[in-house]
Amino acid sequence: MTDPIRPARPTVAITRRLLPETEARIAELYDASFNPGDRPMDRAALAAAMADVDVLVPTVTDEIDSALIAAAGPRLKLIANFGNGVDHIDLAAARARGIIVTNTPGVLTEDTADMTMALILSVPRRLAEGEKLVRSGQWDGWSPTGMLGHRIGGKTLGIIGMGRIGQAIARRARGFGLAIHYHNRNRLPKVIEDELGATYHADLDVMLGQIDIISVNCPHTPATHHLLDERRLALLQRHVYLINIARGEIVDEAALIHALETGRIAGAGLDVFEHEPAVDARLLGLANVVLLPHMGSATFEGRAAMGARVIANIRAWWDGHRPPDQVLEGWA
Ligand code: 8YV
Repeated sequence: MTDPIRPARPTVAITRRLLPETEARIAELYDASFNPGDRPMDRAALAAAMADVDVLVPTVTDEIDSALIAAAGPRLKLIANFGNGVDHIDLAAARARGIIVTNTPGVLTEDTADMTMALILSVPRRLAEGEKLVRSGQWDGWSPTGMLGHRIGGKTLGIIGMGRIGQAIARRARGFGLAIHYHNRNRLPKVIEDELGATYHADLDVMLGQIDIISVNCPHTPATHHLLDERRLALLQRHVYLINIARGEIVDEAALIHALETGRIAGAGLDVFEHEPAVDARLLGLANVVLLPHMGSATFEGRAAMGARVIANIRAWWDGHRPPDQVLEGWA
């Protein structure tokens, strides 16, 4: 029997512009409000959006803190995040209010691993510098010592965070002749370690002293905030390249800039920044860094799949089932 009080469809607020096919399907299924201008919402706009809906669909650009959650309308019962990382949502506050949080895992793994691999190649081989040289019109031809970088084959890659994305990077990196070392909260099953040829380090500090390239791939949580701080960056060898495609806040950006400026490490490839979208001016002036605008998972295919996961999560929840991508304790 239909509940006479319950509306036929949930009310859903989407904070940013999504792909047209995703928005069309959401509009078909739910009473939805969109953000056609696509400007990130400020607090007042977020509070207004959260006041009178059943479901909020935020992205990484929305800071859903405890105050916003406390002030949300009583109908808000699901935050169906469009994205994998949920460090912009206060999970404890949501849990306390009985609000379920979901994300979109799995569907951006391969794209993010591809982009990490692109940075692993670009920084040591000076791809961005070479491109700039040609565009500047200053390139005066080939020379035996021109644009020399460093070979990645035969080097050791240290992966921090060996979840789906870390493992997808390890698979690719092996194909380029890199040896794989990793640090993770939990050691992987032996069968996966064997498949990836991966060496586990329970102690991150020990791994840092043994690698040539480091890739940051863990979630940003209170436990991983500034995991790579000044002390740990000092454990790296001078020829190390650091790649971060996870979250800027995992690396102490000021300490990283100091390490780059003083030659403590050789270079960095950054897709994420500690104070996004602000990028520290000192990074812009460094030749040995490749800087990307948080585009690790930015493919049409990936965004469509993320939209489909958001829709599936809302659908399952509205039908009274546990959403497939409910974020469980352990993130925070
Ligand atoms: C997404 C990301 O594009 O999913 C994540 O955690 O960092 C990005 O790749 C973004 O978060 C979308 O909200």
